Amino acid sequence: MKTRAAVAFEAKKPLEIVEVDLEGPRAGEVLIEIKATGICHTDAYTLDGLDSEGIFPSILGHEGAGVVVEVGPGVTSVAVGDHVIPLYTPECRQCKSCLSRKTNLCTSIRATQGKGLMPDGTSRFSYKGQAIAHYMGCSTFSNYTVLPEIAVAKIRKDAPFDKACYVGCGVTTGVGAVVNTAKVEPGANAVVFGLGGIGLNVIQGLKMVGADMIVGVDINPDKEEWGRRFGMTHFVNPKEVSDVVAHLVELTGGGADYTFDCTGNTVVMRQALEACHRGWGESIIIGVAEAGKEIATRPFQLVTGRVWRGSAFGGARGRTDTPKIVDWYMDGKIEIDPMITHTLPLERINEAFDLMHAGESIRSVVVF
Ligand code: NAD
Ligand code: AHE
Ligand code: ZN
Repeated sequence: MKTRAAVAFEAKKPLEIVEVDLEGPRAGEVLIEIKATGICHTDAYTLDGLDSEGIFPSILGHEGAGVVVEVGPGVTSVAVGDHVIPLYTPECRQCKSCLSRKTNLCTSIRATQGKGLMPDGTSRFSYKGQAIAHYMGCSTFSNYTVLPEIAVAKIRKDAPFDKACYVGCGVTTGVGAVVNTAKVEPGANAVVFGLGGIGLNVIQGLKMVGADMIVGVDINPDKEEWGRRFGMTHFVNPKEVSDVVAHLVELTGGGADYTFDCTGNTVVMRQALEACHRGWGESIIIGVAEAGKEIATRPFQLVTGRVWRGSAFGGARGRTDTPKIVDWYMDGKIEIDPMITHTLPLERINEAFDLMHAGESIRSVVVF
């Protein structure tokens, strides 16, 4: 079939809206009509050529919601008409990682996914006879896409697509980092670095679990109002203090119980670790750093009890947890609507990247 898609032909170039060819689902796969997709900073990072796994040409996008329109042979867990969220972290429930119960990082199809291919080692997308790579196993910047059934979460039908799509990455990543990765307890104090589409969801997760002090840190002063809107109690602009770590340690009475990096900046990651309380403070790295960047600190920081942890997709088990997060939204436990600052047609998708780089959006969503 033909489908409209925004194709990343080259790094650092705008996406081009073209009609691509899409092969139907093979065994264990499903064809999905994407109804809406968010634009996450990770898409921008890959488009900007900063991802060591970046492949061009490819169809980016990993924060979508849509409807199953066809199923391949052997598919049992979803049916035509089901509303679904594509999962860049699948959940096969059979691999060593899934069975360990220690991680959400299902490994069953990670190798081919990282090469921009379906699990059988081929691409379903092509343009003028040339293969186009899939992205993060999702490629939600296409009106139709094919995914393995283990990489789709079935969600309730009354959830609006243009909001539910955000659960496909940003909401789950932020709220999940608090609930699943850090397991923040009521009364804890926390510092969140970077108040964008992820950081604000960390903040609303902290508020939901009853954190006491919720400090937001951002170099963009406009983010103060945004942070306070979702539960932030204190704001720090690093440009306005001489030593941000010392300032945060003093503000939190000796260091934070939990800190979260939502910037992807390795200098900030160090600050986040060092703003933790001696003896127990835990710093969760969520931000994705540019290829080649490394983190550093004095080992003494770890010897004296601070902990560095990472969180991918908020530690959420995609097929199990994502529908529950959609329920939390529908039941009013978490907010999504105010964070969707811009809704655009596919033809204007490049504006969404411009808005993100200018710090003018929280989340832009493309509706098909
Ligand atoms: P965003 O662009 O919406 O937000 C980033 C925020 O960080 C902005 O408000 C910006 O002003 C702020 N910032 C930038 N430099 C800063 C600094 N030096 N100090 C303080 N604040 C600073 O991006 P997003 O969509 O929220 O994504 C944030 C990061 O999370 C990205 O690196 C993205 O790739 C990553 N991410 C990771 C996962 C995961 O599963 N681990 C999932 C989604 C996104
Ligand atoms: N491809 C990059 C790593 C990118 C990365 O860390 N991705 C996060 C999700 S970001 C969503 O916006 C993730 O889940 N990683 C786990 C995984 O298996 O990719 C690189 O450095 O090569
Ligand atoms: Zn993302």
